[in-house]
Amino acid sequence: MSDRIVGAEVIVTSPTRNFVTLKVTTDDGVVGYGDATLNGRELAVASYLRDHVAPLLLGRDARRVEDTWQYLYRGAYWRRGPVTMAAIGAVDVALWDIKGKTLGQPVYQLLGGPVRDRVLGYTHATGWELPELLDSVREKTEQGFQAVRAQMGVPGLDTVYGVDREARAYEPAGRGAAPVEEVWDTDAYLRSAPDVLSGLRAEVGPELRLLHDAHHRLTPQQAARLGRALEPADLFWLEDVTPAENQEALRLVRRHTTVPLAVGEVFNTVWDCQQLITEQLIDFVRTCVSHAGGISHVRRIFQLAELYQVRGAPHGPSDVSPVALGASLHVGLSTPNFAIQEYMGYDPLVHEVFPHAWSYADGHLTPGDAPGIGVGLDEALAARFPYEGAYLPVARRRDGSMTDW
Ligand code: GCO
Ligand code: MG
Repeated sequence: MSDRIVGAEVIVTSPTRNFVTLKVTTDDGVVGYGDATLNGRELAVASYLRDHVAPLLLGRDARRVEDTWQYLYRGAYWRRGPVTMAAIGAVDVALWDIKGKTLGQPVYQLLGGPVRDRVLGYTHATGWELPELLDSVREKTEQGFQAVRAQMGVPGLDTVYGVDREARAYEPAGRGAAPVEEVWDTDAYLRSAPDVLSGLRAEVGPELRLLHDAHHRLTPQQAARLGRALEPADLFWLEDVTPAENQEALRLVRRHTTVPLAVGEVFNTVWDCQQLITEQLIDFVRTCVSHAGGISHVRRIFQLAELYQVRGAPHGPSDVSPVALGASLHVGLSTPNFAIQEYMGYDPLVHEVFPHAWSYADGHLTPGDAPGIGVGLDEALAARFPYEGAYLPVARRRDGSMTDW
């Protein structure tokens, strides 16, 4: 048994939406999977892996998980960035998967063993106005969810990212060669959001954890106002109030509101959230294994966060594949300051393409006890759904200029 890597293959499949999966094989025939999906830029990561990483993996010792991470991160010279870190993350998760399978242990055992029995999950509810939103939230609580992210429409707009007028679910990427363009109006949002969310709180009672995502749309001053106005809604968190590459911006928000803040789904290294964590400008850090360098790096981020009482709460919408979700649950079960896992859910076909040991019940998720990560890939089925271009929307202000959405 030598654990030499003899295969590194990239599989792109689109069972309702695009996923990029790395499959690493050892000379003993052990197979590990990692998720390399980057919504709307999938093929860039596929090429990075196929053209630049796979040849470097062949012949390497699959047991050297940390050394391989260092080799790919430092070796590239061009550090950080979503494409690089998604590729490194996929390798890292695939190697943890192989290690678990080789040792006959679920990965959470290799990360120190469980510190909790199950991982709290939150899902999405959407409705254009309060009555539909309330119906959507109730549907989710009937499925057992104890934490729900609530997104609503904005009066005067036709569309809002994250909300669907008809359906009670929302897929962030639309098929096609170019993104759909939407119109966004921050003033109208700020006028309506506090009443809708406070109205929702009044209807659902005090216990349900309610979350809301502002999706990077606000200035620091607008974010401070919104946070203060939302205090009666008693949110579990308010997410991505500003585009947080300007980390200092959160200082102003913090000065004006005690609403818990969650940031980090677009970050890919510890450096991107260092100031947010060490200055305690956030309460939850949202980095996930597929976008932030895998299990090894997300654990490092959460360990830094633990020193500052910031908790881990990874991104987990439908563009984070079942492989990354499984990997995240191994981190969740074994990491003391892990708070909650986003679980948007998947189309039934996605569950078939990626058979998995993880499961959802009663508002919680568990990774299962299969050796490794416990998520497979039905390659024959995956091959029936080739890549189709799909893009997240973009948004313009009423004067036609581009804005964050
Ligand atoms: C969330 C999100 C997502 C992102 C999407 C982009 O789940 O909190 O903000 O829905 O918009 O993952 O690809
Ligand atoms: Mg978000």
